[in-house]
Amino acid sequence: MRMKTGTCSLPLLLALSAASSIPAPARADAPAAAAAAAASAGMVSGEVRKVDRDAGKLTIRHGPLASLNMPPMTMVFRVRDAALLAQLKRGDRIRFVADRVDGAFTVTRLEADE
Ligand SMILES: [Cu+2]
Repeated sequence: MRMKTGTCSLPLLLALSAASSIPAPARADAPAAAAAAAASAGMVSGEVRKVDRDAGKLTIRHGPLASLNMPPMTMVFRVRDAALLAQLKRGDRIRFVADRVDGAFTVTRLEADE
């Protein structure tokens, strides 16, 4: 127990002293940078296999989707905003966010992967 307390409190003290030594401007930017990183971390890479504008559906070969507990696969998603499909074509590389909406796997955000 003594060991555990010692190893836990020392890093905490170091972290606190490091934080207080950061100049004010850098500290003010940190939350925004962290939020941006978190947002892009939720995006998953994929490749468009089929675009079905009439049905508002998109077939994507996607990488691991941790949020939905899915391994890489090719599958059909609903698309929440059909306007997202307008620019897409088979073979496009994309980054997207998928969620379960009314029980259906649905793309809620999508952008081109440059
Ligand atoms: Cu899947």
